[in-house]
Amino acid sequence: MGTEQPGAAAASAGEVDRAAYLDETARKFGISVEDYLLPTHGSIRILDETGRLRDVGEQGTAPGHEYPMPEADELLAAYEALVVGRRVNDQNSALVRQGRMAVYPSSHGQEACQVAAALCLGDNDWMFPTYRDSVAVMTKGIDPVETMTLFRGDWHGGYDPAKYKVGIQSTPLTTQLLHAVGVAHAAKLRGEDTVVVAMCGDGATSEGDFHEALNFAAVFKLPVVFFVQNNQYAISVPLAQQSVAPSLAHKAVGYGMAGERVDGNDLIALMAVMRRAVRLAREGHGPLLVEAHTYRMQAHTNADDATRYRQDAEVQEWMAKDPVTRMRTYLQGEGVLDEAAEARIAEAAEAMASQLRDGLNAEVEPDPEDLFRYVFTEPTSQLAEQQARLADELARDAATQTEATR
Ligand SMILES: Cc1ncc(C[n+]2csc(CCOP(=O)(O)OP(=O)(O)O)c2C)c(N)n1
Repeated sequence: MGTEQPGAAAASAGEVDRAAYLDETARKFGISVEDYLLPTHGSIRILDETGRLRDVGEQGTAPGHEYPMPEADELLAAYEALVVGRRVNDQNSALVRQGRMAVYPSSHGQEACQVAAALCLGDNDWMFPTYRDSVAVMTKGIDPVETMTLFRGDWHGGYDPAKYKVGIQSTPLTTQLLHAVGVAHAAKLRGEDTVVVAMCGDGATSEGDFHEALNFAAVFKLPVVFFVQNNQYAISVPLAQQSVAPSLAHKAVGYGMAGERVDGNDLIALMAVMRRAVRLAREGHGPLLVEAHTYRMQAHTNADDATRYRQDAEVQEWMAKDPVTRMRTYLQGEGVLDEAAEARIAEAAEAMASQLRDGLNAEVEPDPEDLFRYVFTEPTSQLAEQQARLADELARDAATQTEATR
């Protein structure tokens, strides 16, 4: 006993704690640790591809993993967000073609994921989105034109993250996951009951920051739900060439957190799974990872040609699983969505599209020197030099133009 290293005692104490933590969580649900970490039934699906509600036995839910069905009024509100989200995607893609926006990574086909991510959050919760998650940001209630500011190429992100509790849409893959984990850590230290939803794509799960974020969140038991939208492609790289893990949800298990899979085109299943994950995280059982199976229906961005790396037959196959059609069929069948409601929702979608058109058609005159203004409190000598050079060029340009108009 006297020969034991001090470090060894500490490590084994830590191990006992970790096992006890997982055991306690699994016991709470009356299942084994393995079943808690990875429900064995695969991807959860509550609504089938024709919009029919599946029997509980068919849904893919496992004992101990109960997913309460949202109420009819919540589903109708979510359907409205889905229809508006689809309109936003198509309007923004058109605005790019008209030269009103520099770039738009469309989430056409992924709107159910976008809506569920936004609607599962409470007022004190945070969301950390990627470049593809504009619809989720708008569904959180952020002004659509402010949301698109980043994509028209302005110097700032458009909205105040602290005000809305929504991080700026991140272009560098997975940096936002580390920010998300940091916010969750701070909230936990302050004793707040904040939950953080941290979003990324399938390709992003290969990034080092993804693994660091998961490990840190698991070790510190942080209230984070990692939400991976597996849309099958990372630009031109299909999932099969990205990862040979049995699923992306399995990656969570390696860090000692539960990993769930859900049909990413089934809004009802997504709402049920995300709400449960957020509730568990709030109750101290986090972090968790949710992998949603969906499909990027359009090119990566307007700068990409998806026909160069994927077959049209595959796109058609996913067209048949469209989240909007499925939900519409279900709600109509339930008598929740009548013609009047459909007309009201279509009007709301058009109003959103026209707000985007008006906002993005307005000319903005960015000051090129803003590029340098907000980077450092004390600019580096190189930046100061570049700024002076730009100011000189702009002044000479203005002088030439004045000369030309004389
Ligand atoms: C750190 C970093 N590396 C590379 C890129 C270039 N890049 C932009 S999007 C992308 C693919 C990401 O795919 P995925 O995570 O599946 O998300 P999706 O675009 O499909 O939503 C890559 C490699 C980047 N933005 N950031």
